[in-house]
Amino acid sequence: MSEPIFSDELFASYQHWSGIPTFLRCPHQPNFQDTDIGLLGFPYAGGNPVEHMQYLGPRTIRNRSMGFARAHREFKVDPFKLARIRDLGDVPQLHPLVPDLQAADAQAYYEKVFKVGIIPISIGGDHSVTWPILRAARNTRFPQPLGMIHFDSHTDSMPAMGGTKNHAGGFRIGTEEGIIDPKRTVQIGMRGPVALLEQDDWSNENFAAVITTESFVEQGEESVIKKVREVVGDGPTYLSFDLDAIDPVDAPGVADPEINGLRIREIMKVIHGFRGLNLMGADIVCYCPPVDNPSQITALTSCQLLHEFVTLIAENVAKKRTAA
Ligand SMILES: [Mn+2]
Repeated sequence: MSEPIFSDELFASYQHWSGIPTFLRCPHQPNFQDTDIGLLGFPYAGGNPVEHMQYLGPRTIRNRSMGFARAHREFKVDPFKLARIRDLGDVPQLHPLVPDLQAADAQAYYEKVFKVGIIPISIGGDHSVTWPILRAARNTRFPQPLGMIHFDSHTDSMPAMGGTKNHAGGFRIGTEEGIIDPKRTVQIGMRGPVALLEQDDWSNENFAAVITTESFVEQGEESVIKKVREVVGDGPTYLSFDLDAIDPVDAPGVADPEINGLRIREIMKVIHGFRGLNLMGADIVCYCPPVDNPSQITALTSCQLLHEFVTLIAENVAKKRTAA
């Protein structure tokens, strides 16, 4: 008898509505063994003074992402066969009411992640989650300032404010702390009214490139890809994605929505142009489930981005393994 085309095992793999939810239906691996790419929930939103419901992001994305345990259509690869991808669980929240203590706890946790060589992809939480991750990277495997690809409708380059250095003004703080290299940093998607014009001035003066939504649309995807690759080069680079970079049509459920944004189709084209970039980690932040629409379109958009980032990094892991 010939092999069935649609096996029981394959059939079971499509039952994404069944079982305990994990990111992309990956095995839960809280002790970090046998892992190349670690998916982490970072359910913390104390860095944003108003929209605290972002802490629900990881739980919702775990649910929705169960159906994304599939191959990458355009790249024609199955990331889950290229690398050991695991759900490491959630970042412990020992001091959720004290942002600086919480950041120190998270940093200690991520130091363990980096020390064993895992590449983390984190699901926030608000944008303050990025900095404990990157401080941990610097203290362990990446002592040199990192390249940064930052998608956002805001530059997040305000000075430290509100009594903490962990507010989402992090891209300025990250530069001042020497964690990211401003000459290897590109920001993409800025638009809308701005609290302080000086904030954008700081970005324009310090970062290699700030590609506003207007400039993105004017120059087109190919030109944006070229610019990003020029700026970050071959060195280790982090990808930080604030979902409010996307137009609210495709991502309404964010903490600080801004209209007239990039559509997910435009952003996906650019992300497909990041193949082979030396990504040492990534995050997806600012998803706020209670303000998503009933079909959870923002969760689905987040899951698609997660699948893209996982695939980009899994290809690098497989290439490295072959070269070794
Ligand atoms: Mn933002």
